Amino acid sequence: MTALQGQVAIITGASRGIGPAIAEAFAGAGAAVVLAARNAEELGQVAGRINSQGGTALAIPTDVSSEEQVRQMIQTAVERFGKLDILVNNAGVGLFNRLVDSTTEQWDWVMEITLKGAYLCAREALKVMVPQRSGLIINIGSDLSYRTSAECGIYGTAKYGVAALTQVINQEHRLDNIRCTGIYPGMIDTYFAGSEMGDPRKKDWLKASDLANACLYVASQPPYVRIDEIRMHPMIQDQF
Ligand code: NJP
Repeated sequence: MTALQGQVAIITGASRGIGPAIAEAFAGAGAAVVLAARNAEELGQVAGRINSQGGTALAIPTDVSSEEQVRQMIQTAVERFGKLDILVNNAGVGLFNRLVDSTTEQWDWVMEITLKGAYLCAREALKVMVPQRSGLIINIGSDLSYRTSAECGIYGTAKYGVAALTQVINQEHRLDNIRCTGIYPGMIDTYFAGSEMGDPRKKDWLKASDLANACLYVASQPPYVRIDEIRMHPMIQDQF
């Protein structure tokens, strides 16, 4: 029996970057995975890959900043699989500039997806998990969830919020047998902030598979064990 046999997991931001790696790791460990992101074509390719390898994946195109779409996505997932064991709040966007040079549109864009999106998905997942009396929520934060950095003001503020959500979920739902884990990584080779995944200049950064391994470790713990947080960085990173 594999670690996540019979479990149902939703992974947001599953169209590219870290999300597909988490989905593939969970599917490989036996979970049925629900893939949520906006790009239907990329989501379909990830789902196709998992299903053709004998896994179970359902792609549900979703904008996590839309309350209605998040509600619909969780409802569809539960109708299809009958329950929800794991939510990975992975969708997120960011940009690098000084606050003085930033715009209200940039603030809204980052907050709506990175912080409000995590809140909406967690809240709607909790509505399923609380009556179930079980569940695990993994929030992909950042090292900027616990330290600030110049030119990362908007993104860092959103990620501090993600860390706060993580702690509050544990405070409010420990007695419902619901666990919440924050994963706070440093630099990862993905498409983040308009970069190219696989760029040789990022060869020594964390890989999507490193984050997938961390998520699988958290999700594989017995139900009485909660991993509160994981901090992880590539050895080349000098600020952490
Ligand atoms: O970034 P990228 P990552 N609704 O750009 C999705 C954190 N992190 O994999 O909607 C739903 O390759 C987008 O899908 P689509 C970071 O903050 C990263 O690195 O189709 N989904 C895509 O699947 C984030 O929380 C680094 O465009 C939406 C995914 O998000 C997480 O890692 C360092 C969406 C982004 O893929 C994954 O990001 C760190 C929406 N409205 C934390 N908008 C790093 N890479 O260095 C976007 O500390 N997505």
